[in-house]
Amino acid sequence: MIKTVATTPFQDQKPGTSGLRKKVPVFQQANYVENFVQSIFDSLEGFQGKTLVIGGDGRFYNREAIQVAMKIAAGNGFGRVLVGQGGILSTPAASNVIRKRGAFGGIILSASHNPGGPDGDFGIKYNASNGGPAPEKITDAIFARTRAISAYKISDAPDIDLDCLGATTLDGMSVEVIDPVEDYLALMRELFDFGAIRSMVAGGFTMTFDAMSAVTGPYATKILEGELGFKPGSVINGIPKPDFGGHHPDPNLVHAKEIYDLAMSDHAPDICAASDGDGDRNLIIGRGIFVTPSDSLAALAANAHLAPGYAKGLAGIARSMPTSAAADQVAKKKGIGIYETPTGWKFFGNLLDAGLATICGEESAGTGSNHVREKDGLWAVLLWLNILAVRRESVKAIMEDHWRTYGRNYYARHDYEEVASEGANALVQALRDALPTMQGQRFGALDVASADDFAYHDPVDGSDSAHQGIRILFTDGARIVYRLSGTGTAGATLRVYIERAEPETGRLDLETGDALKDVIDLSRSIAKIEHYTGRREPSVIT
Ligand code: VG1
Ligand code: CO
Repeated sequence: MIKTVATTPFQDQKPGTSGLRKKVPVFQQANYVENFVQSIFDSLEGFQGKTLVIGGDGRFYNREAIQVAMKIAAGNGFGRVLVGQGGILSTPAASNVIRKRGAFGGIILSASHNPGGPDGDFGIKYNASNGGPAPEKITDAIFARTRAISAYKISDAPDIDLDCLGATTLDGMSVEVIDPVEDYLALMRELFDFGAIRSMVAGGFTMTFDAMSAVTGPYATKILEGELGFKPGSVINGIPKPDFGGHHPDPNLVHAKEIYDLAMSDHAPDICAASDGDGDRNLIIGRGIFVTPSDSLAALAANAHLAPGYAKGLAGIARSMPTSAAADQVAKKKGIGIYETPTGWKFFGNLLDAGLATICGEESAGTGSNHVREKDGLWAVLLWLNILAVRRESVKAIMEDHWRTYGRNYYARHDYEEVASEGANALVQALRDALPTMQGQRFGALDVASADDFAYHDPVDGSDSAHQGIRILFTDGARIVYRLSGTGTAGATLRVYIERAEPETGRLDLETGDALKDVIDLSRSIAKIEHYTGRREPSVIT
């Protein structure tokens, strides 16, 4: 039976960079999930009788939230729900299922790279029929609705068995529990030359993939070990755990240190890789060389035509503003479009839908293409493997050749995590206030060429997004960007993005820390980071 239940609004259900993220106990409050899911549906039109995809990264509270979402979907008149077995669907796999099965949209339960468990983080986001994260217009409407909601409609039927594949019904709505990997594997087979990769592996090419006890485990095991022939054990931490084994499922040099150390050791495999909580990020480390995500985007864009799915070449490349300009150099040389968007994958959707961009990426270890509308961790790993299988060179040789062709953008991101919000906001405000007089100023040996608060005008739908990060560009091509994270759940996180470009004829073999030293020092003094946050050093450098 469908019941209408009275409720009162929560004031804090504002979606951030990628959906609503809060600590688990916040989500466990009575009606918290119900209110948000009903607010999503209240902000949409025309879904009666249509299909909704539901899945998550398997973290603590995933199963509970999925039962609620299904019952509210039934209460609101969806015709069918497709849900991943065990409640599992990686973010890119969910995007693919939405597209492939012609769904109206999807709900993804994930807090991505944030830690999980009873005291960890949880999250909910809505993806539209193109498979991509809801654009700001919709997330703004959802937030407005959460502040006014007074009732939700929910089925009181018993829970659905999420572990048993196949179809059943929930108060008149059909529910199909699907294999989370099948559709995704079929798509990867279309895009990549599995045969070429298999023969490279048969020839002795080795890999270690760290699934970080998160959602990519089943995908990576099936594809890398099952399909491509990497030896058993090539995928480590391959069983998804509700608390990610107590780790932080963020594939960066701090949290994926184990494979970094392996890649730098004398028994390093040919390539090491990792993905995050919900499977949309990727970390690539060749033998003896860490590939920064910005460089990885550029190298993938430069070589994508070597994979069957991209043999026709790229229409364009899109990158988030804080991502380095390495991809711009590739676009320039290839004579294709380059787009600079605010942080967050939702801004790539229109460019991909309109056919303006084929490959997109973010400095935060996110790369993807028009095959889905999310970033895709395993896709990036497979594209790397396909390129390696064709070129038959090491990751290191490919990157060195890349820099000699396009120049090198030395790059680092410094995160000052969980600082007090007041201080962080004051720091950003002070920078904003200083912008009008910044141009032409000299800091140390560097002159400011321009400075602004990044604003984006979407060339496809004409929408505008202001205040997306403070940029300071120097005359020698160096750049510092400051912005506050929109995915954290405690205090504020200040992200400082530091970059310096060297032309193809320049110094291409410096240590990143040495190449950036002056700019790093300036990043701290210009923004008076210690004064505003009390921190002398960042907590994480990626
Ligand atoms: C971070 C990254 C951003 C990414 C977002 C979601 O956002 O900087 O590039 O799109 O996380 O990634 P923020 O606002 O904290 O800087 V995921 O893998 O957490 O969905
Ligand atoms: Co993620």
